[in-house]
Amino acid sequence: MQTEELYKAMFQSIIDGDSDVAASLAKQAIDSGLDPLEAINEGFVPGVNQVGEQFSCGDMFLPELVMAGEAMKTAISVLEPEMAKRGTERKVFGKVVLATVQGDIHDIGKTLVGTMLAAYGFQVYDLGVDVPILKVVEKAREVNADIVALSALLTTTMVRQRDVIEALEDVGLRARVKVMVGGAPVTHEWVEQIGADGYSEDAVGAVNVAKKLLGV
Ligand code: B1M
Repeated sequence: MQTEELYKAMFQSIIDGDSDVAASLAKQAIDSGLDPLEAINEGFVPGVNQVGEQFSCGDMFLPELVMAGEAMKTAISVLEPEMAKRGTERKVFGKVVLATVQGDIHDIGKTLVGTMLAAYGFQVYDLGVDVPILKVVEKAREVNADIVALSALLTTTMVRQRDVIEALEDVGLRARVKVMVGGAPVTHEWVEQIGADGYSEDAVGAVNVAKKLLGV
């Protein structure tokens, strides 16, 4: 299959919520020597964006959203080891505690960010999704984190990013831990408003922001 055709099929596999097809296309991408991150961004992400749009205007319903999410996760799980392999810089730049904030179960973007950070030399402690504020703070203290990285996909859960920053302040950790935020609803204005140190729109940008924050 030509690359463009493959990307179209990837797009369709997410719209169809077909995990088996998505996995097989992801394998084909690896076999063809395609950049795994490019396959995600050019093939699968447009599909999940389309599903999101159709969901918001009532043309698709929750079960379809769930199936699209599962297909996306399956594809990424196939591509992830290849992405990790391609991270060429092996030096450890710093420790990152990563989480999707409390009340939010979206993990695809967060996991992608974690994979890229790990691939490019950060030690990543991925706490998962719906992570309570104090659990993030405790982990940051326990591992002596350089960065706390918080993902939020819902306008209703973005406020938890601010809550974590306040909790870090309360326990006296804020001065030595940088806070990086991201997720579809996050804007530069929001970052300024909550006093976060960095923000990126995507996973590759997240690596650059993390490096910049630590001056490496
Ligand atoms: Co949800 N959902 N969802 N959903 N979902 C959105 C976010 C939504 C925009 C869809 C829509 O209506 N158009 C909408 C939010 C509306 C809003 O708040 N304004 C929405 C809703 C409403 C909901 C529910 C409330 C639906 C319901 O139950 N009625 C519910 C919420 C549950 C909860 O969290 N409590 C819900 C549930 C779900 C599923 C479980 C079904 C599933 C998630 C599956 C999973 O993650 N395992 C799901 C999905 C798949 C989506 C959409 C379609 C896709 C999200 C995604 O994975 N994108 C999404 C619409 C959309 O975003 N187009 C939608 C692909 C991923 C690679 O991108 O996550 O943006 P993203 O991550 C990017 C960047 O944002 C950035 O880098 C990543 C890689 O490039 N980034 C960071 C992310 N985190 C970062 C952190 C950083 C830096 C960069 O530094 C720390």
